[in-house]
Amino acid sequence: MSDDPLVLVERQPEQRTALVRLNRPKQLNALNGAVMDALCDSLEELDRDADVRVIVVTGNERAFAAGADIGEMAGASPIDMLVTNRIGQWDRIRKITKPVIAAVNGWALGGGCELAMTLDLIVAGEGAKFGQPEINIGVIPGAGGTQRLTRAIGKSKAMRMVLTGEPITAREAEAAGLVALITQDELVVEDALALAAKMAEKSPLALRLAKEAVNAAYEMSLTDALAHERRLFYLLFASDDQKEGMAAFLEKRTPDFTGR
Ligand code: CO8
Repeated sequence: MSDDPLVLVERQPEQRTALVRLNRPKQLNALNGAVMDALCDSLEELDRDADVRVIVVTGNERAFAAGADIGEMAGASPIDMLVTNRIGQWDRIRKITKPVIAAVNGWALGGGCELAMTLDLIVAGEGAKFGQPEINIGVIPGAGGTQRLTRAIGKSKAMRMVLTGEPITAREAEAAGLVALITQDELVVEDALALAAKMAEKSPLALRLAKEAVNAAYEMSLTDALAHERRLFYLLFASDDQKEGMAAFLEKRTPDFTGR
């Protein structure tokens, strides 16, 4: 077994961004328990770090991640699955308050596609492929694939992917609304970091509440979500960043946001 870290973290202090790279290349970044532990730990650490405002998660040129580790779960009983409750851990990713961009090259399959969808938005290389192939191995998506994919691309396309197990291309994923931005394969990380840097210029408080408000669209009725959005909007008027942002606009200068 290799001693290489399963997740590599690189900070870009000037841009106030960080890059988290899944690092299990021989297994196409198959998401075993140890990789998920390392990923969740890294994301939580970066979420606590005031010098980081936006995070990018990537894999390598062959795969973002080819799914949950099939070898690890092949022999499991329902009770093993229940007791280890590996999918419960995915809630740690949902609770990250900073924007997290998925920079996807190659395969994003099964849990890999679900991981990309659990993050906030997807930047994909032209050669990326997204799929939920669990049906091929006698199961179904278990970490949000039937739900997030359906919300992202609609029932009919989600049914096609989930019931056939066949992947879609980055272009199809972009046209369907799953992917926010397509770029050349070799520029995926660079372009995702540039997007992250652009976001990192904004108020960290506004970023956090904007993320929370958009996510509420998935979880609340329209009436409740609109009320929630309005409360978050009003709350920002308690921040220095709102005073600074509006003053800077009126004084025709660049705002200096502190996150307070
Ligand atoms: N699990 C374990 N090992 C894997 C996985 C995987 N998901 N994917 C690839 N690997 C391994 C291969 O076994 C192979 O290892 P070795 O060299 O030791 O034989 C190595 O990675 C390279 O793979 P291939 O030789 O197969 O490479 P190819 O380029 O020929 O094919 C594919 C690439 C098409 C991506 C192919 O590897 C494949 O189909 N992989 C499986 C994809 C899949 O079925 N994913 C879904 C898994 S189930 C799932 O994700 C459920 C999620 C539930 C929630 C998460 C709970 C934690």
